[in-house]
Amino acid sequence: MPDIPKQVPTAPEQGPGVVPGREADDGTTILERVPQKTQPPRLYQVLLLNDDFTPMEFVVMVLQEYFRHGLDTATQIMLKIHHEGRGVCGVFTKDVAATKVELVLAASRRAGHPLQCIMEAA
Ligand code: TYC
Repeated sequence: MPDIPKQVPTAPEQGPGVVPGREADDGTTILERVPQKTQPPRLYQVLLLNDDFTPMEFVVMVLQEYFRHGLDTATQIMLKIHHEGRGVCGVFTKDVAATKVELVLAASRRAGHPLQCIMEAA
């Protein structure tokens, strides 16, 4: 049987989750581990806004290609935007939401449509 190495507790290194604690007898400061309180990332809604010029088919294509909706859901979301003025395409972390907005705006401008795409904190 190979020897299993003993787990020896090691001193925490300085960094996140480690704070200076009490002083040891030799005058040195003991570093203590504390639980790290990381928050879940904030989420952002990406929305499309209605306009009078962008073809419905183009909006449905955007919802399928950039937000991975199926044809039925994409059509429902497009019609909601058409009737109510705006609608949520999806909810993402900040970087992903910002990239989606850029990609949708670039595709819309390339196709010559005025479609507006924005992000809002969820
Ligand atoms: N209102 C547009 C039309 O009648 C369709 C449309 C839907 C445009 C949703 C933009 O985000 C939009 N052609």
